[in-house]
Amino acid sequence: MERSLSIIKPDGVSRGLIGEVIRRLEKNNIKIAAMKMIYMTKAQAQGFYDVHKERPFFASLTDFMSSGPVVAMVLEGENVIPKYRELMGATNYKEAAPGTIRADFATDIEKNIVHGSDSPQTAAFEIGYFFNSFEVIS
Ligand code: IDP
Ligand code: MG
Repeated sequence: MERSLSIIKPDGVSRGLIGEVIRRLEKNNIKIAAMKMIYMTKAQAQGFYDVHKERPFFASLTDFMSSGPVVAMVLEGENVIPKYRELMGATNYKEAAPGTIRADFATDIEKNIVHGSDSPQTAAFEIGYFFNSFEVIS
């Protein structure tokens, strides 16, 4: 059993895609174990993306992630990390497979609608960043 942290980013929320993303999770039998809406400060976004702090896009990315509310979810299930990343599609929407969330809705390499953890280690950090143990329903 694996967990992943999913975020519907500010572009997904403001464009009315919360329902669409959740519909795709449910359609693919991905269990949602926790969910909340958060409006991150710049400092909170910087903390979340700390692994990317040396990257040239860090300032812009953390501005974007703190520009509006996001929906954070904990997903749970067998191989849910690769399964959800497959539903999301490649980081760059131009390279994302047809029918993936990013191919269908992203407008920009940065504004790509969704986040998903990339390993069990990052998932543990990311889930703990937003949720305490009582908020995750197993
Ligand atoms: P991921 O979200 O597919 O795991 P990461 O490489 O972890 O991709 O990058 C985190 C986020 O940073 C991406 O989802 C995207 O919003 C943004 N990002 C990644 N690469 C670039 C880039 O080259 N330019 C601008 N933003 C980027
Ligand atoms: Mg990543």
